[in-house]
Parts: sequence; structure tokens; C-alpha cells
Amino acid sequence: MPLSAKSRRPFGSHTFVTLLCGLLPVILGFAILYMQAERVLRQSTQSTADEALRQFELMLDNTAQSARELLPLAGQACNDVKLALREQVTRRPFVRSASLVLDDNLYCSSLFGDAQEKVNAGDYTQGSLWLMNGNPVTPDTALLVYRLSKGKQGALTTLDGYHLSNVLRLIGRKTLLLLQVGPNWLSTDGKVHVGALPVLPVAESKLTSSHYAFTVAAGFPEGENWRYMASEYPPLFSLLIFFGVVSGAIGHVLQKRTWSPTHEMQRALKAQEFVPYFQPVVHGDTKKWSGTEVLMRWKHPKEGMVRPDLFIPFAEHSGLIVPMTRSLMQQTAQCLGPVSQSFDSPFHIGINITASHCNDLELVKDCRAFLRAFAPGSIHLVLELTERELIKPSEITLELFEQLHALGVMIAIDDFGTGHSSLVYLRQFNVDFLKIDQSFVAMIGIDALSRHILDTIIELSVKLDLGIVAEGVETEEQSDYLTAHGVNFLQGYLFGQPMPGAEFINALTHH
Ligand code: G
Ligand code: G
Ligand code: MN
Repeated sequence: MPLSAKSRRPFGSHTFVTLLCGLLPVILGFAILYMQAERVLRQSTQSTADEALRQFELMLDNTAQSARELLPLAGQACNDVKLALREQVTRRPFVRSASLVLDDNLYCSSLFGDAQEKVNAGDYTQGSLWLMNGNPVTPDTALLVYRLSKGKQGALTTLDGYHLSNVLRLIGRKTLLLLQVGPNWLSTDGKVHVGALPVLPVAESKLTSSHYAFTVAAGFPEGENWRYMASEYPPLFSLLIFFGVVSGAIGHVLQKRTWSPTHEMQRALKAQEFVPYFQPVVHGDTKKWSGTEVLMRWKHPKEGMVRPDLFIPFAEHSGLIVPMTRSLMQQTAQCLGPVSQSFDSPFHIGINITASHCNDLELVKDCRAFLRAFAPGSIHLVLELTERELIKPSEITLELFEQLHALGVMIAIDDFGTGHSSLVYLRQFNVDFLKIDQSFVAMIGIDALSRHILDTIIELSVKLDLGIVAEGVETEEQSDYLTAHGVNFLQGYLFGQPMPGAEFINALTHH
């Protein structure tokens, strides 16, 4: 378990990043597929327009060839040439009718022979092509007229719109395909419209013939991109979703790793995995239980019981120590509160606090709530503050300790002898107990200098009228020495290891 200090991240951002990891490949992939669909559709309209252009040019070649052959005949008497006209109509698949013109006057046609009709060159785009919506013979059938003229002579050949709309329909089976001649255009249904070509919404391609005066436009209706994707890409979509899920899962796991400490401890706090263990403190003279120190343990679901020195420093750094201690106090109150009536003299309950607890007055509320859970007068709440990181006297800390004292809460300096608190300090914070660090106790009978320090601390506390607790008492020799020197309270494995609540209450009642 990596328990190093890391900055805190706000709640919810984990889910957000996981979602982002999952959605990003899906969105990107989707965009790429969309562009790919657009490319495919554009290629399709380009080749459709190309094909249509070639077809129309082939048909017009046929029509134009006919006009070229007839042109020299213009001017001759209609009776002499009408058979030649009819022969063109019969022989050429794409010629529906043929006429001859002299001086802008249509005087002979394949259908009627002699005729009389004004020809207006302005009707023809570039003087050569006119897309018309039928003529008196076939009023509602599109007709493409090809005009060839030289001096006074002229020849007109027509191409039936039926062929044209057939090409539009057959080549543009899936596309919208239109034929434009000058101001008129023809749609697949064979109707001629007047005006500009409509804009084709998707993948429009326009091609203009280099031989004849016409343009073809191919395209797709609105939403074709989506229809195409829906019909062609479902397997790719499944793949995208698979990638999304994998990438989201990887993002999730990576974050869990990098965010581990704070995230893991926040989770543990919610899950009430920080539980109190209780180590008895005994009277120096009678060895009867005078109280307990509450020691935090992390009941980790995977790592088992985690010792506090592994996670407390981190909890302090991240500020989580405050809610963790609050939870510990609540659990302690729930556990010991109900048996508090049976305590015959005030039972000391020691809770470890840190400098983080002294930044505001919240601790007073926590202590008040804690005391409320016990029978009045049944306990003394002792807050243990380690000497290694003493708090600075400030307006807020002095106010805090004053309010705590008013509540009847006592203060102990923990690990005493390892730091350097002055007498002024002890007085300023109204300290009630000194807890002698176990390193001095361990040296009893071994190291003369440590024993001197120990003696000095004991003397000092007697002079200052402070209660004194010796920690880490493991042997009878240590116990006897400390008792002989007037140490009021002893704590250590000799009298009891830290134990879970149920075990502690059981031992307490049998004590
Ligand atoms: O027995 P133990 O291993 O529990 O304690 C190791 C260290 O962790 C000791 O220095 C002890 O003061 C500290 N510690 C144990 N419980 C708490 C707690 O609830 N809060 C704080 N701040 N320190 C604790
Ligand atoms: O809060 P404090 O630093 O006093 O924490 C007490 C620490 O000392 C805890 O880690 C507790 O488990 C440990 N401890 C308690 N009794 C003994 C003991 O007799 N011997 C040793 N070595 N450690 C002890
Ligand atoms: Mn302690």
C-alpha cells in the first residue's frame, strides 16, 4: 500500500476522468467514421456524375452526328429532303425528330413535312442546346433539342427526354442526379424545371461537359451520412464501444493507483475501517486499571490490520486525521459509554490529537459530544499531544485549550523527553499529565544517563504538580523502579496490549 503524501483531489473528478477515458476513443472513432462516410459518399457521387456525363455525351454525339449530316440539305425543297429527315429518325436510336431551318425559319420537319415556325437562337444555350418541357406533339414529355447552324442554313435534331430521365434513374440509383441545360434542369421523374439547380445537401458533385452545353449534378439527401454509417459500420461501432470500455477501465485502474492514498483513506473512513484499540493504563501503586489509551487501527479489507505509524503521518498531511479522530471518538463513546455506570472512580480515556486539531474550535464540539455519551463524572477525557510537534501558542489555540479545560478535558504531553517543551509552555497550556516516552523506560537498569533523565522528569512533574504516566512498561523491574520513584500511572505490555473494544470491556469487568 503506497502511503506517501499526495495532493488531494476533489470527489467526482475520478468518475469524470474515467468517463473521459471511456468516451474519448468512442467520440474520436465516431468522428473518423463520419469523415470516412463523407469521403465514400463523395467518391460515389463523383463517379456517378462522371458516368452520367459520359452517357449524355454519347447520346448527344448520336444526335449531333445526325444534324451534321442534314445541315447541307437545308434550303432544298422540303419534298426533296423529308425522306432524308425520316431516314435519320429511323436510323439513329437517339434522334426522335429532325428539322431543317432556313433564315431562322423551320420549314421542313420529319413528322409533318412542310412547316412554318420561327426559330429563336436565343432559346438555345450557347446557341446549340434547349431543354424544353414538351412540344405541341408531346406536350408533357421533356425534349432536348440540338441546333446546328451555318450561315442561313440550320438543322435541328431532338433527343427524347425519356432517354435522359432513364439515364438519371439508372445511373443515379442511390444518388440524386440532375441534368442542367442553361436555365432549365431535368429531374429523375422526367420533369423539366426552370431556375437554378437545387443544392444537393450531402456530397454534391457537379460536372460540366466540355463538348456540349450541359452540366450534371449528383448528391445525396439530408442525413445520408448517418444512414450510410448505420447500414455499413455497425461492426466498427461495436469495436469502438469495446475500446471505450477498455480505455475507461484502464483509466479507472490507473487513477486508483495514482490517487491511492487519499482516495483509499477517504473510502476507508466512510467504511468505518478505522477502529479503536484500547490499551489499559494502571495505577502505579495498586496496579488497578485507571484508564485506557485509545489507539487507532486500520482494519484494511486486503492488507489486514495496518499499524498507525504507517498511515497517521499521511492522514495528518492530508487533513483527514480530524474526521478520522472524530470517528474514533464516536466509536469509543459507543463502546465504553454503556458500561460507564460501572466505573467506581473517574476512568481516564486518552485520545491522541495532532496539531491539525488545534486550528479551530471544532475539537470542543467533538469532546462535548464524547462526554455526553458517558454517565456524568464517570470519566476523565485526556487529550494526548505529542511533544515532537508541539503547537504554537496563538489566540485560537489558547482559546481552544481554555474551552477544553472549562469542559473538564485534560491535556497530556505524549512522548515526553523526546522534544523540548519549556516550563512556560507546560503552564501556558495548563498541561495535566506528562507521558514519559518508552525509550527512557526501556533503559531502566541498562543506561545510567537515561535513568538520570527519567529521574529528572519525575522530579519536575512532582514539582509542577503534574500527573505522570510511564509508557512501554514491559518488565517487573521497570514497574518496580517507576512505582518506587512515585510514578502515578503505568502503561505497557506488562499490563495489557492494545486490544479491540469487546475484549477490553471483557477484561475490564473481570479485572
Ligand atoms: O500502538 P501504536 O502502534 O498504536 O501507536 C503508534 C503511534 O501512532 C503512536 O505514536 C501513537 O501515538 C500514534 N497513534 C495511535 N493512534 C492514534 C490516533 O488516533 N491519533 C493520532 N494522532 N496518533 C495515534
Ligand atoms: O501515543 P504513543 O506514542 O504513546 O503510543 C504508544 C505506542 O506504544 C503504541 O504504538 C503502542 O502499541 C506502543 N506500546 C504500548 N505498550 C508498549 C510496550 O510495553 N512496549 C512497546 N515496545 N511498545 C508499547
Ligand atoms: Mn499516545
